[in-house]
Amino acid sequence: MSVRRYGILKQREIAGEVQRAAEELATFGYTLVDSGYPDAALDRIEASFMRARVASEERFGRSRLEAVDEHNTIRLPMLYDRVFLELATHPMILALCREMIGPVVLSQQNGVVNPGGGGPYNQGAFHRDLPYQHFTSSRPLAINALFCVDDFTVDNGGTIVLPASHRIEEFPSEPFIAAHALPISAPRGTFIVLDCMAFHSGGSNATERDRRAVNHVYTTPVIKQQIDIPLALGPSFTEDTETRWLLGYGMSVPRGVEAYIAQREAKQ
Ligand SMILES: O=C(O)CCC(=O)C(=O)O
Repeated sequence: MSVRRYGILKQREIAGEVQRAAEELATFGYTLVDSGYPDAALDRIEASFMRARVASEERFGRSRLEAVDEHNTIRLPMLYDRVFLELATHPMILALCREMIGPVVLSQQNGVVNPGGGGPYNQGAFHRDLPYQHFTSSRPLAINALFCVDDFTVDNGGTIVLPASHRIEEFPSEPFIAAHALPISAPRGTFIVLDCMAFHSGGSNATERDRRAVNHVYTTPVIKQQIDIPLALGPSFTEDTETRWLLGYGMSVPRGVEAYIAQREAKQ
């Protein structure tokens, strides 16, 4: 059943969920994708998130993390639990990134805690995920798939987006922000997928409970990773060729001209 229309000669055709999400992402700079994980899997992810937070704090020390505003972030949680590798390789998210960008590399994965009680946290300010950049591109260079560990609501500071702001170079005016900032509500298990050039911010969490998420920034391979993920995970983290490529194994910059030529020879 199609909508009534007149004077229209052309219409975009889409087939399936990936193209549905791609059309929204291209137009508005964000879309929502249901992970399809059942409740038991979501409970397992939540438990893993709590353990990874403890492990990260034990490893780096709470006061050290607090001193650099890192205490609400778990850097590279797949270091602590393979369930986060599963999240990073969610088939629908990878298909969407590849539809929009082409081949992609995981640049960063972070557990994000928006603390209960309305306190500030490092994602609670408007930003682009490619910070300091002021240009537009015909396709995304990077996509953030923010997985909701908890329900996202207005009360607990669900992510606020500025729709279509990936299409303008500068940060929108204050009146535009006041009129168009859009808080996203989504049930746990949803991926909030953002063009990394769309401005967004975590909201203020007025509830007593932390609101948790895991972000994944996938980029075209010409952008360097936030952390050298292969080095952080070690050489034998996974043998799967596609996953190794996604995580950036084999992407390191040759350490000189000799190494560059040897790399070319190895490809012959
Ligand atoms: O916590 C949020 O809602 C926002 C997360 C965020 O800004 C990000 O992952 O870049």
